[in-house]
Amino acid sequence: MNQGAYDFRRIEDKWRQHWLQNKTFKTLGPGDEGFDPEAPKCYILDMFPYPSGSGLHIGHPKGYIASDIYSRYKRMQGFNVLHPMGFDSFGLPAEQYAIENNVHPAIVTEENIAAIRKQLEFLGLSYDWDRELVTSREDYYRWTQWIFLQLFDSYFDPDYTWEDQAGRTLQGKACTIAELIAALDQGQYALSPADREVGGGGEWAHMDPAQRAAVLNNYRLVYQRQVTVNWCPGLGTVLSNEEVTVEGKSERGDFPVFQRPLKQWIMRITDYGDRLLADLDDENLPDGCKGTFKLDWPEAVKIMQRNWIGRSPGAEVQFTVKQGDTGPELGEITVFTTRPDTLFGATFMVVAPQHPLLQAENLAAAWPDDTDPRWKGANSQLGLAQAVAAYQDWAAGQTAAHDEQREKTGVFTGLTAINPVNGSSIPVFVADYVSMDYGSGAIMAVPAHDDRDHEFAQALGLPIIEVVQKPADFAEGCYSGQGISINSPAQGNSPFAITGLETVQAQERIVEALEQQGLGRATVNYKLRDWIFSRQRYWGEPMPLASGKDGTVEPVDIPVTLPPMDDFRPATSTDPKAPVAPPLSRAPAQWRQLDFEGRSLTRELNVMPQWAGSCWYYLRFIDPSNENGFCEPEKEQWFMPVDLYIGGAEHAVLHLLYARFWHKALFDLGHVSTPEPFKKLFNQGMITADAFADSRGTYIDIRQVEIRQGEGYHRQSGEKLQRFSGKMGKRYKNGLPPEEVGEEYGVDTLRLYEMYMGPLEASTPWSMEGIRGMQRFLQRLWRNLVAQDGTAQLGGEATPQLQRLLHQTILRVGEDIEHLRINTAIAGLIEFNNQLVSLERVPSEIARQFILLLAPLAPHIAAEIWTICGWAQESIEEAGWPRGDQELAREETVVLPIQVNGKMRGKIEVPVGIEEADLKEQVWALDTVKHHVPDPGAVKRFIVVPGRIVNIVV
Ligand code: ANZ
Repeated sequence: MNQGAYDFRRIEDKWRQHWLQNKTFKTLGPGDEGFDPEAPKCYILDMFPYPSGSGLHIGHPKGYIASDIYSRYKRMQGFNVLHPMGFDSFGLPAEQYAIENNVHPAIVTEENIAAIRKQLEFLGLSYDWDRELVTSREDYYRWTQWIFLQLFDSYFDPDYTWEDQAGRTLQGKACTIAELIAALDQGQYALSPADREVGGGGEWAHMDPAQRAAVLNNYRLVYQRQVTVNWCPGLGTVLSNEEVTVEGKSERGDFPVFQRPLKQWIMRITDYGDRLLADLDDENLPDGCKGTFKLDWPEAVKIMQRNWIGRSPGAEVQFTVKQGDTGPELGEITVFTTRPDTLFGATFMVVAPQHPLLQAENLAAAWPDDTDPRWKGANSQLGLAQAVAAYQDWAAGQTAAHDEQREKTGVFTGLTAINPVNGSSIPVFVADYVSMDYGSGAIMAVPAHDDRDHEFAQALGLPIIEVVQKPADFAEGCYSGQGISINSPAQGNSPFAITGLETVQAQERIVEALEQQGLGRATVNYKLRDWIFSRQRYWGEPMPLASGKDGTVEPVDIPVTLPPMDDFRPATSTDPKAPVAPPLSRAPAQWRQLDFEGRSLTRELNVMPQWAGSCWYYLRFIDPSNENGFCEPEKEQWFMPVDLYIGGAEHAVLHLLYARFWHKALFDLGHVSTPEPFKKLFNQGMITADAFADSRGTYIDIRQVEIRQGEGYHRQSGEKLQRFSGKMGKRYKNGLPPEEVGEEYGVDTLRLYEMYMGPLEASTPWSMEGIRGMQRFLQRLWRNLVAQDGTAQLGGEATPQLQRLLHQTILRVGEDIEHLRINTAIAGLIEFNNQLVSLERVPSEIARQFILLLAPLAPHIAAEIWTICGWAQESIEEAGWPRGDQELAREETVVLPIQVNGKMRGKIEVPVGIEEADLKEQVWALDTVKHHVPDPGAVKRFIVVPGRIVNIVV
């Protein structure tokens, strides 16, 4: 082999080792020796991976390569760059993998981390590995537990008005439970009747510890409640709504999910609904000590978050319910409606199957006359209570599909409700299209204007009354838009007189009247639910809580270490009603029981969900080995917020909303200095690839596929396969590990190719032809600068043209990288390289600048050529980003199009900065102009837009 060949394997191996051994990318922060407080900071974060058993494939590093390029570029610009990496290793994916492969998660997680770390190192990514963190290690999760306890010890005071450092007035704040207790003790705070009831009905001063605990539970940001949960017997655990697919299956493992009531730990994220919404658009977010900022996020992600939070202003209205048409009153029932203006069109009421109204003693009314149409389809042989119970049973057995299209079902409860605005009696049905988790779990049904109610009314033959004027051109059916109220009381007749009013005014009038009469009030509902935080699993952070026999819960010392258990499997079942037994209920008694101030307590046996660790990892990276706190304030203030966060769009709502919520609570409690963690968010697109399936539809690993004349054949069986394109990954077996591609083509080639496939945000298909083309580029570049004997081919003077192109390229590549248009930055380098091919030797200064531009993108080859050129007394990483000179980059001539009366008639090349008089003279000399404007005297206007266009108006 000739000495001067581009031996990428040797070169890449050399520099990979060099960077690791020299800790080239170590970041210093406040308090570290040698830290430079003058250098501006830039925190560039990747969404850290789950250490899955199959490792990374070439689709995964797309975002990591982009953030690496940006980090190297920013470092060269003189920024103090924080660019860390870690592993999100607690949670379902790791545990499922361990179960499937029959190894303990603690072992398999560490093995997988080691393997993936090797892969990341292989790609030459410039992480500060000294900051590596692993969410399942005790030195990390003890602080996850610490934050959990901060939330447990806080409550959200919605009436607290305050000002943050940027002078924003905020409504609502997390305050400590100790403050609440002090206020209650001193009688400065009165409990609501509902809270008092939880505590036994009396006043705070007379409550015993258990009663007080029950009251405080109503306030804590982490609280306990019996809820209808997504129970997944196949996984033996509860799932959040986010973890359930639209088909009602678990996202992990594809098992059916059922609704089941269970006492769970819950995080009160809904308290932050308004602030989570508002800060998406706030222009004036405080930036620690540095100023203010605004979230620079893809609009699509903001929209998804807004929809997920789903703020819904409306009203609560109270209806009196009684047994049968004439039976005794059972009390008040509250409905939530977004359309109080349609109250006069409410022809029935619907409650959710789990609604407390449906207790058997309430359903004791006699079975009415069988001919009553409300009984349509019901089995009159059953008593009322049995008919409802049968329906409840049936509904509980349904999966949790959020399927709007599902056929509407339901039964009459024998109850009636009195509409407070007109006193009319309407029947009460139970139906599963009303959810207990939203609003109050009961609705007034307005079949003329709500699609779901309309379907239900049609299915059961219930009356439909129109109360909103349809637009003239509206076709048949249910009109759910706004309009003028009709069929309601007219002016002067009643406090609820809304006929003739527009929807918004009608709503205001109704709500005002309801409030005056104590029949309802304006309220806001959120689609967002409180975050169910308990998981009946083993591989997660233990919650640092323990409870006594009386039900009181105490925070316990941290860390609470996960006890080693050989049998860590959850009790799974195919029976949705099988008892719930978390794995930790089988932990040794010494772990489960503890003495606490002389009392014997039992530890919480549920663990945290997989999202917990990723809610704050960006804070730990700032101060990863701190043993005394989760993150030193001085360092936190220095590095926060994250300046650029790159990751997949699949985290648009789940992770990003949870992390924002924790961050805001920590902000309120004074532990972090910014109300938002991530300033700029960027979603990289997916890499797709050809996939192949055999005649049974089974996916065939692409390494088993041979391509002949564009068709895929199975290497062993010779079967011709179906070819299609899909997201690269395990599912389609169409991913390749980066080492495999890197070994064959080079890591720099792989990096450049992944970035050159298209705009970073686009999804693009992998192609082997493409990667070969990129390899040829680096080979040509190498030959342009390195001679056969391995020495640098430098020399000569740069022509003005080459100088100009260099400065144009510097300016362009810098701009492009700054805006993450990495594909066009590479295009600029390719064009520049093409200009070097014809040169015998490359002028030294030109080569130097060019290699610096290449350094962030293809760092190994750049470092090697840099060394060959003899510049290594200064490391390329510290050599500084080239300065583009606008003057030198300026073209000497420009080509201006000439228009006559708005039509293109020709072009003219003139020196840049030509005087207008000279330009006019040259324009008039052109034949085409003479031809189209034979009479210069007829010219009305002669317009020159400098550098752009000449416009003649005749
Ligand atoms: C009467 C009405 C008339 C309604 C009308 C809509 C249109 P958002 O918040 O936008 O989703 N609703 C209330 N609670 C419910 C529950 N637990 N399960 C299912 N549906 C529920 O819409 C809230 C509307 O959804 C409420 O307003 C209520 O129906 C229904 F022309 O009340 B509406």
